[in-house]
Amino acid sequence: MSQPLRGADIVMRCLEQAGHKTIFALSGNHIMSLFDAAIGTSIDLVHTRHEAAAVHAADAWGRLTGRPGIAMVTGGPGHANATPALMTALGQESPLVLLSGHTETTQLGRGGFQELRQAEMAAPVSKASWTAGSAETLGTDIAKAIRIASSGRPGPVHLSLPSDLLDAHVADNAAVWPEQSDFIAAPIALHDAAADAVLEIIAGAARPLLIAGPHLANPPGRTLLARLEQGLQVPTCIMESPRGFNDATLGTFNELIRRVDLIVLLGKAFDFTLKFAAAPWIDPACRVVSIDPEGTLVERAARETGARFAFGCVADTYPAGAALLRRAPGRIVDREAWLAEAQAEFTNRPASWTQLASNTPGKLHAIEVFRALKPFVARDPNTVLICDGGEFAQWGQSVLPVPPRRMINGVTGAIGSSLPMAIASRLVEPRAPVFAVLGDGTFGFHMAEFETAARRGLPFVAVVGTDARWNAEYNLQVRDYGRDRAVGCELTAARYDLVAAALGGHGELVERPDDMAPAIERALASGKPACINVMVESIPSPVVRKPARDAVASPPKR
Ligand SMILES: Cc1ncc(C[n+]2csc(CCOP(=O)(O)OP(=O)(O)O)c2C)c(N)n1
Ligand SMILES: [Mg+2]
Repeated sequence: MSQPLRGADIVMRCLEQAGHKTIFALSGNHIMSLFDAAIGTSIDLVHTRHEAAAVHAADAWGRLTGRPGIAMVTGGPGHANATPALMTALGQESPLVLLSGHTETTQLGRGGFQELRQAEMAAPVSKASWTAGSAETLGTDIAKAIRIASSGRPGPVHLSLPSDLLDAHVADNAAVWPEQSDFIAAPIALHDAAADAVLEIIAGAARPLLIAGPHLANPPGRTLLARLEQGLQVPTCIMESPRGFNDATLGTFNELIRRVDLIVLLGKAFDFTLKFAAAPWIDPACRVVSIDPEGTLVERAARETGARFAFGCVADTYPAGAALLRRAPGRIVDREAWLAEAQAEFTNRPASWTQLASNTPGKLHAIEVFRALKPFVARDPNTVLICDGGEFAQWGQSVLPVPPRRMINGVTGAIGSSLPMAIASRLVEPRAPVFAVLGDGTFGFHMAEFETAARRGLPFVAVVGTDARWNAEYNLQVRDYGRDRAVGCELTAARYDLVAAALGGHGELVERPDDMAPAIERALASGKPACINVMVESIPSPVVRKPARDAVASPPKR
C-alpha cells in the first residue's frame, strides 16, 4: 500500500519536515527532479542568477537564523560555480548545506554527463563533503549534513546527489527516515572544573581580553558576549576581519592588545589575524587560553604559544559561555577601569574625522556617505547591515554603528557576497531596512541578483562607492611598487544605478553630499531593491592610530 517515492521526494520531505523551507537554487539537468519534488510542498525555491549567489544567500540565511541555509545547484559546472562561495562561509563559520546534483552513479568513470569529482572539489572549503550512496538513505544523508553544518563550530557542508538516486523509486517502508535527533548534535559542555580553572586564570590576570570567533557575530552571540563582559568583568570582542588588529570596527585595538596580559579565545581560531600572538604586537608574557569546539585548534594554540599557553579545553562556545557565567559568582575581580579603558579603544576614532570632507567636486569622501547613512542604520535595532569589499566598505565598518545583525565578508576577505546576502536578509527580516555597502568593483560580482530581488519583491538598499578602481589593490601597488607602477586596477565610473533600474530595481546617482540622505529616503520608500551609486574619491581605507598618527595610513597587505 505504500506509495513509491522518488529519491528526490525523500530529500524534499526531509528538508520540509526539518523546517528548511527556503532553498536558494539554480536549475540544471541533475536536479530537476528536486524542483519537481518541491511542488506541493511548503518549500520555496528562490532561484538566483549564479550558483555562487545561491551559496552566499544560504550563508547569510545561516548567519541570521543560526540554522543552516540550503543551496541547491546542478552537477559539474553548477557545482564548480558554487564551490568558491563556500570559502566565505567556512571563514565566517556560517552553517549551510550545499546540495549539488551529480552524474548518474551508473555513468561514473565512463565519461558521464558533467562528471566531476565533486566531493573532492568541495572538501577543502567545507566541514564535510560526500556523495550520497543510495536512494533509501537520502533522508539520513540530509539529516547528517544539517547536523554537521550546525554543530560545534558551524560551517558549510556539501552533499552530492547523483541524479539516478534522485529519480529512483523507493518504497516508503524501504526508505530510512531520519529521527528528529539525527538533525542535531549534542553540544559539548564545558565542565565545572574546566570553567573554574579558566575563571581562576582570569582572576589572576590584570588586563584580560576575551576574543570570540566569527560565528558569534550575530544577535545571540553578541548577547552572550555582553553578558560575559559584565559577568566575568573581561572586555570582549569579535575578530572576523582579515585586517586583524587593524579591523576598522575595533578602533585602536592595536594599542589595546599590547597591554593585554591574558587572551581568552572563545571559539576563535588561533591564526594570522592574531599575528600569531607574537611580539611586538602582543606582550611576550601575555598568556593564552583556548576554548574551542575543535581539538585541533586548541592544539594549534598550545603549540604556537608554548609556555604562555595557560589552559585549553574542547567545548562548544555557547555552553562554554553559559558555564563560565554560571560559575562566575564569587570568582570575579571587579575591573571597571579596565573595561572602560578597553571600551575607549574600541570606540576611539580620530577627532580629525569630523572635519573630513571631499576635495573633489562631483565626488564624496567615503566618510560623507557613511555620515549620511549612520542615522538610518541606527534607527531600527532589527536593521541588517552588510559590509563588503575594499577601501570604501572599510570606512563604513569604522564609521557605522554595529547592529546585532551586521555581516561582513569576513576572515577570508573574499569580496562579492553582499547582494545575494541582502536577498536572504530580506527573506529573514520582512520589515526593517537591509543595507549593503560595497565598492564598485565588488558590485560587479553579483549585480544580476537585482533581477532575482526584483522578481521576488525583496527590497534592500545597496550603497555603492564608485571610485572607478579596485582601490584596495591599487593602494597595495602604490605602497609596495610606487604610483608609477600601478597597473590593472582601473575601472570606469559606470552607472550601476541604471543597471539596478534596468533589472527592475530602483536607481539613484549621488554626486554631492547633500543629496545622500534624500537618496536613501527615496531608495527605502521605493519598496524595490535599490542601488545608490555614489561617486566617491579614491582614498585608502582608514587605519586608526593614536595620537600622533591620527591620519589615514596605507592599508595592510592582504
Ligand atoms: C574574491 C576576491 N577577489 C579578489 C580579492 C582582492 N581584492 C580585495 S579588495 C579588492 C578591491 C575591491 O574594489 P572595490 O569593490 O571597488 O572597492 P574599493 O577598494 O575600490 O573601495 C580586491 C580586488 C578578494 N579579496 N576577493
Ligand atoms: Mg572601487
